[in-house]
Amino acid sequence: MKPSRKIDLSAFRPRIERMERRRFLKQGLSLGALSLLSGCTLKDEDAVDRLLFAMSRFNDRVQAALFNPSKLAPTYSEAEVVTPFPFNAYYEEKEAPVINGDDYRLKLSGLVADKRSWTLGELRALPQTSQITRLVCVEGWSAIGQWRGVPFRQFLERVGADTTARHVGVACADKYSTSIDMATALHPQTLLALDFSETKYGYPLRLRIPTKLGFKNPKFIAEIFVTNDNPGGYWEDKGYNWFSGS
Ligand SMILES: Nc1nc2c(c(=O)[nH]1)N[C@H]1C(S)=C(S)[C@@H](COP(=O)(O)O)O[C@H]1N2
Ligand SMILES: [Mo]
Repeated sequence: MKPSRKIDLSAFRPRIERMERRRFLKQGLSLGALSLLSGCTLKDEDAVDRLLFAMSRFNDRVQAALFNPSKLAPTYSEAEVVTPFPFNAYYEEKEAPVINGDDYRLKLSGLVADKRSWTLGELRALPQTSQITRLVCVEGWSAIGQWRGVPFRQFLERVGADTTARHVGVACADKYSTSIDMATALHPQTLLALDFSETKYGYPLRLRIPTKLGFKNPKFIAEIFVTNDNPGGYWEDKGYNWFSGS
């Protein structure tokens, strides 16, 4: 019997959702259109996986190319700040790490000239700015908050990071990790945040990136590294769109 060419969409739905189904639909690309484009009959799940993964990587490149390094995310007034700010992590709130600021050291590695680690006091001695922006989580909520810290571009320049490298990776104390493109790392609103309302929001150090989705805003940062390889990350490795920004 001839194998059926009809695609049972429901079987692929969880996978499509993981790969940001909405993005495909927004761009008017249905699975049917994908199969025409690719010449793939999409009858085995592996082929679909490989195709969606390739599409996602393609989207990353297109999105990175479209990223406008000077376009600012909206900012808000102090009156609009949400308290208490919603907490989110891959675990329950009560499991959030508690880090002793006194012996905290930020580690640096990869394509960085000065790999010396940083104490909180040293980080606080750098010029600080503050921002009131909206954090948007893929899980369907967003909230306006305030963060204060060192503009990440200034920090990267200060430590002699190779800003022609492609990626900045971040490893966290709770085993979370993520990575961003260099254009976003150098964006004027990307902030190495030292001040936020409570420790569970990432004490002592997090990256606040208002041009990226919440999951690309690492909390409890232990180490920052600069690299030309794409380091992926906790959610990125589970299929979330790597660029995930605007
Ligand atoms: N270290 C670490 N950072 C993390 C996460 C995490 O689980 N661990 N979750 C991410 C997700 S999915 C979101 S939406 C935001 C939530 O930040 P908030 O707790 O300040 O709201 O943190 C991001 N950074
Ligand atoms: Mo999130």
